[in-house]
Amino acid sequence: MQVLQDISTNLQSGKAKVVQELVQQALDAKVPVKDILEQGLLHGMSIIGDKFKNNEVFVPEVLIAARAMNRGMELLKPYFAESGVESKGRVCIGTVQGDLHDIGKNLVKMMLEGKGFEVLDLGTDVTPETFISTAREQDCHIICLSALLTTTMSAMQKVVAAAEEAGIRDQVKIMVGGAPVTDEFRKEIGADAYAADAASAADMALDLITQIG
Ligand code: B1M
Repeated sequence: MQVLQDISTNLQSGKAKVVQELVQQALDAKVPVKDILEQGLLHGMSIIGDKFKNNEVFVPEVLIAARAMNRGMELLKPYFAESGVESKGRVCIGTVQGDLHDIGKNLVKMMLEGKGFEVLDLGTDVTPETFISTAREQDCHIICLSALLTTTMSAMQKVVAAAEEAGIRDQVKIMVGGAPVTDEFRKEIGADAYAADAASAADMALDLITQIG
């Protein structure tokens, strides 16, 4: 569909305002939200990702593409929300220490909110101490950790260890995700759950809540 291709192309050139207008245009034309996200926004971001990997584009271009992606996602947010849903539980989410990638984390947050979770967004480059103090002070049921770099994945293990040290490990579930993360890695570090994408993360969070009871 032309509008989806246009969203992807304009995202790649970082035209945030145009992307926003095109996303609105697609919504007005009743293009399914899932298609706008996957065939428009994520498609464009994935092409940028490949070009970044091959040194065809560099950090500044990727940053402006990411800004365009976030702008487009803002418009989709209301469509993920189920109306009249009671709070399913409280979650704190962040990208782990040393890691500044936030698009996937923002998407997970959006899907969690859509399922009725109260989400405390701690942002990026979040220390284990901040995850633990927030979980403790705000009574979070789940800590959600995102990592995009192989070099920052190890920070997830530090959060699990910090929860144990703080004596809250049996009161809080820990979910991990992000491109380099796998279920194997989740097992290795002793986290409770892994999800491959944002929609599965929201479903997994509902499962975790039933385990807490
Ligand atoms: Co960076 N970067 N980046 N980058 N960047 C990657 C991740 C990389 C794979 C690119 C590449 O070389 N091919 C590579 C990592 C290599 C590696 O570690 N193996 C890389 C690198 C190397 C770097 C720098 C080191 C580059 C440099 O400076 N030389 C640097 C590191 C900075 C830092 O963090 N300290 C860096 C910087 C940046 C920008 C700032 C320019 C920008 C981030 C902007 C922003 O986020 N606001 C950026 C971007 C945009 C990318 C790529 C191109 C796109 C990432 C993205 O947003 N994808 C990425 C290449 C790629 O992924 N193809 C790349 C879309 C997003 C929706 O997907 O985040 O995977 P993702 O989220 C998915 C799932 O993973 C999952 O749900 C989402 C889908 O539904 N998910 C979860 C995510 N979190 C979850 C949590 C869950 C469950 C599921 O539960 C809690």
